[in-house]
Amino acid sequence: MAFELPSLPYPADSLEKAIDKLTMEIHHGRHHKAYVDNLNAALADQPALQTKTIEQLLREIQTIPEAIRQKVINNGGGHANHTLFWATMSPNGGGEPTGALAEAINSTFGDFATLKTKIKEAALARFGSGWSWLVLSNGKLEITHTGNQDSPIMQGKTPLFGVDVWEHAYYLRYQNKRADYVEAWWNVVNWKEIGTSFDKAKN
Ligand code: MN3
Repeated sequence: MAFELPSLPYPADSLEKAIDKLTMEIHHGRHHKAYVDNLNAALADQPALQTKTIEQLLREIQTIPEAIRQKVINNGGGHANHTLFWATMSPNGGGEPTGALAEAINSTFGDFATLKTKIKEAALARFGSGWSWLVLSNGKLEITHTGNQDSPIMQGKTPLFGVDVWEHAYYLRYQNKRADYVEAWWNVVNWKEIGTSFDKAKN
């Protein structure tokens, strides 16, 4: 067992300001678990790859044997994306970014409100399943979106947070209203965690 499903860092019913308990339970306990299980199955005959971190596997995706590469993209990406997703939400989340991250957001996008607008635009521009991201690319903040479970790490970028816009992330409460879900997501965003990873990635 190379990779393990991380525990949720808070109770499943504690993000109700944005996401209901049942969605959290299914999303973490079934969807994320399936990515981990399928990643381990794909790597079952690859002991050397089992010792790498998920970030290493994704960064070096072109070196993964072709026969399992798409499985690692889908399930390794799914594992990395969801691990970041849980960590960048909090029952005590919301508010606005602070410190160096806030300064970088203001100098890159103008202000925090514009960042929120652009994240929503990226979320709505993504047709079908995927993610809307704030990433560091060559040391600069950038908003982007990816399809399926494609990780920005495969493009040499450092994801700071991503909003999961697969229907499994929001459909029970929001049905087809993806924009409402993305708007509510700001109520649980964990700026403390994101600011810390920004500081680390910049240094
Ligand atoms: Mn998901």
